[in-house]
Amino acid sequence: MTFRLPRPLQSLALFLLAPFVSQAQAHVGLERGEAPRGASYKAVLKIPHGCDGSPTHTVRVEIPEGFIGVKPMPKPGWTLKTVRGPYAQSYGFYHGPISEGVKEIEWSGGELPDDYYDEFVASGFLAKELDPGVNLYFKVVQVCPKGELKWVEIPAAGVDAHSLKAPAAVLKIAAETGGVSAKAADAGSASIGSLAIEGAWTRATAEGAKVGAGYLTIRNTGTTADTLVSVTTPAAGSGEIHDMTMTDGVMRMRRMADGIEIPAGGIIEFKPGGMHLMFMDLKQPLAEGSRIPVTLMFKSGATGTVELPVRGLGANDAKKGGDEHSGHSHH
Ligand SMILES: [Cu+2]
Repeated sequence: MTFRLPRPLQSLALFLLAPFVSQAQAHVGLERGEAPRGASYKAVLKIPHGCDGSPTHTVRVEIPEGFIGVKPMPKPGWTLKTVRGPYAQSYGFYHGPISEGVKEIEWSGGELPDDYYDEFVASGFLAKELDPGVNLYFKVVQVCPKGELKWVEIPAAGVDAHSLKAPAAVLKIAAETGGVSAKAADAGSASIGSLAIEGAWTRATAEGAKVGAGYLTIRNTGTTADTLVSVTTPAAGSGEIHDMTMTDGVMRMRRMADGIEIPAGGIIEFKPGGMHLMFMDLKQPLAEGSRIPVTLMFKSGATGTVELPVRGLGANDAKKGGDEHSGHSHH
């Protein structure tokens, strides 16, 4: 049995509680209110309450200009709908410019009681064309059996957003953080047929070093498997595909002479301590801050070049050490 206060007392209770409910909890907002341009961003919309006691059954959000390549996250029990449309301009994206995408998302048919809290998520990319310091406003409408809430107010210049009754959720755009620059997002990725190359990079090499290693992710967006069979770069005499295997407790390098298959819909990751591209007979040391073009050839005949940004000597993939090429005596 639930205890419910009579209406007038409910309002009194709300009034008494009001000072303890912060502005941020009371309004629809984003979990992360500031993020750098030229990088992916996960918009987590926080819905703190229903429409004056009534449960929320629909949440609709307008995607602001400059938040591109947006994909909503489905929610069990809610029906997902999107509206696509043209952007106001075209934006640079991983695999070339895009000029249209998801502009509006609607989750409906759920039930979020007034007493509960929930989050609605959309993932996308903050265009590198956005100016640092600008605000992106996510207009949100909550629909309930009784009434609706429109979080759509945008403060006029010089007006404090806190003075608004129903402000839109706001995201402040920051400058790129070191390393994740828009240029770095451009380099390190490529589209080769139905193969998406992402996050490619290599590490600077010491004076006199003869080998370097390259890392990247290959995603097969097609419906048939393909195999990476060869790797070449003008920076080195030859390129190979290597794997690391543990034999008798010792990590060893193994050349994958037949290449590596990427299943349809699959992802293959080349990373420190694991599979990697190996560049032999470097023509000169790989210098931090430069880029080296690497051409990948697949069994299907698909061939393309991706630029690998050269990171610092100590660069690693955050996790485990495994700097395989430093201890790499060739062959
Ligand atoms: Cu190797």
